[in-house]
Amino acid sequence: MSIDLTRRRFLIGSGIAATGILTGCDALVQSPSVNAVLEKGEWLSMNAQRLLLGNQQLAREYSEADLSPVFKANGTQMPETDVYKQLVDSNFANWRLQVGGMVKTAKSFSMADLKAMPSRTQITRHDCVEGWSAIGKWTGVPLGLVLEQVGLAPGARYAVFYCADDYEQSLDGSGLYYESIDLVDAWHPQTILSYGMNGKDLEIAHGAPLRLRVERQIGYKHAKYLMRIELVDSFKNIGSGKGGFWEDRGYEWYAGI
Ligand SMILES: Nc1nc2c(c(=O)[nH]1)N[C@H]1C(S)=C(S)[C@@H](COP(=O)(O)O)O[C@H]1N2
Ligand SMILES: [Mo]
Repeated sequence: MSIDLTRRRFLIGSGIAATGILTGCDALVQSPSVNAVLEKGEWLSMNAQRLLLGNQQLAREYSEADLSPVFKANGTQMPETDVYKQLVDSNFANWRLQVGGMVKTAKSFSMADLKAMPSRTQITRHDCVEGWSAIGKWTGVPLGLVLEQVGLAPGARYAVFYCADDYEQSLDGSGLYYESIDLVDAWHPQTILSYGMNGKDLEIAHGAPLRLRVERQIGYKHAKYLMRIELVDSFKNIGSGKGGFWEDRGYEWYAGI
């Protein structure tokens, strides 16, 4: 049963337990950002997981022996934007990660800056909504350490990740890939900005030079080709307002596994 607790279908199917959880957290229900999530019908799965399991529940980690011999690349595998092509031509020497928005001091980080910070390596299973999974080893800097360097301004609630790839020209005409997570996931110990995969520099197909790993959520949350992180109090004016490229196309914002 403890494994089933992490499963959406258990939580959805468990009306009595869910009611008990809901009455236990009126303060959360009154928060505007939580209301926005609640309206989308996802509040239960997100907060029930957190209340039942605690905020710092780790995704399962595996051993070297479990590594998948082939880790499929999915979505964009070579961004076609001019900005990205120029970065590839210079071997990412001019790449910088911009971190701004609702922060105390906006900063930009070179790859050397990020690699000089403490790193974390984790072997985890990536689950894509399309139905495939793969186990890989990821190395990077914990996102929380980067956010501590810029400092959060009061009211910041989400980190939004902007990518270099124009995955699809649709909706508002811009297919730029982006994603967002809340601050609980941002400071989760397994949430890292990853520059290494399976002991080597991250390959272009997997998001070079830097991608997000947010291990308790499904594949499309793991934004590749990171260019900029923005701290915001709401994502309703970004893209089509749903918090991510795939969310704008109908997928869930909190995509727990
Ligand atoms: N920038 C960007 N990030 C992205 C995607 C993408 O197309 N563009 N695809 C997502 C999806 S659906 C998955 S499953 C994973 C795939 O990561 P991989 O190519 O390393 O397997 O990246 C996610 N992050
Ligand atoms: Mo995916």
